[in-house]
Amino acid sequence: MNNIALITGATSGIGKACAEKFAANRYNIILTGRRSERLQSLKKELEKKYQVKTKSLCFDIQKKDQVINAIESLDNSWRQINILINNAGLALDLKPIQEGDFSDWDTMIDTNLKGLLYISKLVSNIMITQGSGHIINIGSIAGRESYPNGNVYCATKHAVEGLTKAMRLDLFRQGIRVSQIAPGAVETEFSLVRFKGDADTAEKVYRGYTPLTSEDVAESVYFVASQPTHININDLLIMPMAQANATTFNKEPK
Ligand code: NDP
Ligand code: 8X3
Repeated sequence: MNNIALITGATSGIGKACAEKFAANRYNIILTGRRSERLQSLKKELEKKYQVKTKSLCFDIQKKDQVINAIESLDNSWRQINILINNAGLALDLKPIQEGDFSDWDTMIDTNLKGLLYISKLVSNIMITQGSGHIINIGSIAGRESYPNGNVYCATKHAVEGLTKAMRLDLFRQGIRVSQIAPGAVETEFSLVRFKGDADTAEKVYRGYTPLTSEDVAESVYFVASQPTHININDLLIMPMAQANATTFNKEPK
């Protein structure tokens, strides 16, 4: 099978929009995430709408054994992964370091950093065997700047930035491109997750200005992925026009 993209965190937001964008461009898609009903319905939707093949792998990226089992479960036709989009991730809460919750810290580090590492090791070995591939890491403006109370989330995204550079050094001679796309504010389920289901607080994050959409980011991911093979877009920072840096917004008066 040609043109296979594996997308982590495809059940929502940026990952889901990437699945749609790549399927629309004739990619066969491996969809991953923990919410199996969403994976199943997206699988059906993409197959019907775009006549591509899809495979869903339901696992928690924090759990090394689950990641290994999921990748090992792929048969030869699905193992030939061309593009890995390392998107699964989350922030939990906004609190000063001295009030931080150990369990929230573990979840963010285990998902955004260790999960990305687990799957990257496994898939990069497949890509090395093929002699080609492209790994696209979803970083964040939070990986460029730290903002008040963002401590551990910002640290994980700084780590994604560092790892992107390091992975490129390790893999470029083997024909594997490594890129980072770092968005500013994107309206997804991100803030609902960060504020643990508090929809009013989550909704306020995107009020008074036009944030990026998941589709905006997916366009950039596809642009990076569709360059000729002698080009690697190392890094792309994409912001809403109304957001000048991590904390400075041009919001309409209330
Ligand atoms: P969403 O909450 O909408 O999507 C997050 C995705 O990550 C879901 O599909 C979720 O799937 C998956 N995920 C989370 N934890 C796990 C886990 N343990 N195992 C497997 N999958 C997991 O948020 P976004 O689309 O906004 O976030 C996607 C990425 O973009 C994240 O890395 C985020 O840090 C980054 N980002 C987001 C920005 C924003 O403003 N929204 C800006 C910059 C970067 P499920 O719950 O089904 O497991
Ligand atoms: C998500 C964007 O600014 O909330 O990475 O950290 S921000």
